[in-house]
Amino acid sequence: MLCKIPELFAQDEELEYLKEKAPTLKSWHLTVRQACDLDLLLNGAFHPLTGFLNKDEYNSVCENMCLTSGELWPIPINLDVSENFSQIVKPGEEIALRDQEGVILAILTVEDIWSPDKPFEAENVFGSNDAEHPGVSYLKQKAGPVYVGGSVIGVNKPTFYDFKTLRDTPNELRKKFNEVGWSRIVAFQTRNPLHRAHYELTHRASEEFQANLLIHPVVGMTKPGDIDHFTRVRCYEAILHQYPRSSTCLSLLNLAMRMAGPREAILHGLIRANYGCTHFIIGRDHAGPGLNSDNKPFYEPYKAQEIFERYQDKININLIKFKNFVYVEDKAQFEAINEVPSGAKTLEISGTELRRRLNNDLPIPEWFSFPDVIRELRRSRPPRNQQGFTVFFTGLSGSGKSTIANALLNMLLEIGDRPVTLLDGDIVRKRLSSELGFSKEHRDLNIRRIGYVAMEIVKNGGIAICAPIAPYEQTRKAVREEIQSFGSFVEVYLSTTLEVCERRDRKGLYKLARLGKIKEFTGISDPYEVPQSPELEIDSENSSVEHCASEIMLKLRSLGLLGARV
Ligand code: PPS
Repeated sequence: MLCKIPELFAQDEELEYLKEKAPTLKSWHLTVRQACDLDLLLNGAFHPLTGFLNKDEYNSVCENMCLTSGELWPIPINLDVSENFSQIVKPGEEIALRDQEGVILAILTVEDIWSPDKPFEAENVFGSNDAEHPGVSYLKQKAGPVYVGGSVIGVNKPTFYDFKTLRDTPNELRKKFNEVGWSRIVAFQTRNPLHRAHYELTHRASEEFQANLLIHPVVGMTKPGDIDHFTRVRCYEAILHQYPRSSTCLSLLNLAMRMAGPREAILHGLIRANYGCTHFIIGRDHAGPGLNSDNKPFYEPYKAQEIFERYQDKININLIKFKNFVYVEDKAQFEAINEVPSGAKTLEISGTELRRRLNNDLPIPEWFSFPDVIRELRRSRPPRNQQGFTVFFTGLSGSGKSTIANALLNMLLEIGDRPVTLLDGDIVRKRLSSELGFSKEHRDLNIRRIGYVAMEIVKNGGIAICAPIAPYEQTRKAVREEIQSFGSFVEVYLSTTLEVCERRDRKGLYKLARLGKIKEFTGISDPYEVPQSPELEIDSENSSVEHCASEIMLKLRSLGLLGARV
């Protein structure tokens, strides 16, 4: 019989009192990741944590992988805030934690406010400071510069409108397990659709250990570029009937993954133990972040299993180790790679290969996946020539961005298979960013706004042509990353020299800039960072507008973004 796990919600009179008080407190609006973390803190999935880590706990977790009490905890759960916010709160104070819509979810009592040493955290938690690691990149580029630690008490449960019936708190799942009499439960963590190899592996784990199976996919935050959770959950539902009904359960976990490999495997195990599971499957490269900047894996393939075993006595769940599963053609079945008879022909389709086939509308063999899963994937990811994409021009004023972008707009409209929008620098500055100037801060804000609109267009299957100066590499990169989750990003660098742009001076701005009448003018009194790896570089000095635009059309065609016959 599974007992209840402690939750952090206020009850009865205390709840009434806190609800009265909360609106009078200073507020912090949670980021998407913090909202996931808070959800798991409040519902007990992160038990024994009682709040966002304070400074001592943070240091202890980073350095020794345990809380100050000595309990195992592998990954710091922090409330990162802006410099400004950190200056208006003080230890001892209570603050209201609100979701993106402003609903008050919890009250945090501040214990510590400190500026973390991010390289130290990255090295300890991720074993790396390489920005190719999504966890490191989040830490350094997205997480706020100051941490606020302290205990939390919940006043409102977070609301979800999608897949409501599939979302369970640890206590809800424990109750369900008790009701159906499950005492041995093996949990399977995933951030991908389930294909046949996963099916075989989970099926085998459940049979070998005589345990019921919990398919427990993460629907909070996963690795940037992953298939969105709406599609994935439809895929899981599509194949649930393949499993024995009485011994299989699907439930969604609102975890924000850090892709921290071995340390994250431990976190996943602790969470599943809180959900009442008795066994946990760890395969190859668990919670792996991909390749580092030297094209090498961040962690050894079975490191997560190794570390899990080392701490096994502190994790209240049994490890089930699996090697990679491959399809053995002669036997027409999947086998763990170490059990494949020597010389036997094995087949595998990597994630990259699967995406290529989906993008190009190519067949996906039945040995690899279930037709129902492939149908769902194709539905949400049409072939590349039907997806939205962005053409992002960057270059000095007068380099030809607007003129070439306009030619490109008309060429794409002539094809007419997708809606096309031009977000020209000058027009955006009138319609979207009229209050902004040309400081670095304002330029970045301007580009992020353009990126946001382009992302929405791409998300909905349209073509966005952006034509700002966009002088900063970091900002262009951030916009690229955001858009690439939904479609291609084609950066076109107009490398027309300053000399030529100044000679053209169609708007007379260079003259005024040289006279000092316009300040912070790109190329004259403000920087322009040359793109590191644009998809296309064009110098418009000796080429016609038509030629430049048709070069871009050729590029788009070669990237598979235009249909073969248009
Ligand atoms: S940025 O840096 O990307 O936000 O700039 P952007 O929005 O593309 O700039 C749009 C136009 O503003 C005019 N302009 C200036 N450009 C650069 N520096 C300064 N200080 C400046 N002041 C005004 C300029 O005409 C830009 O348009 P283009 O089409 O590039 O000539």
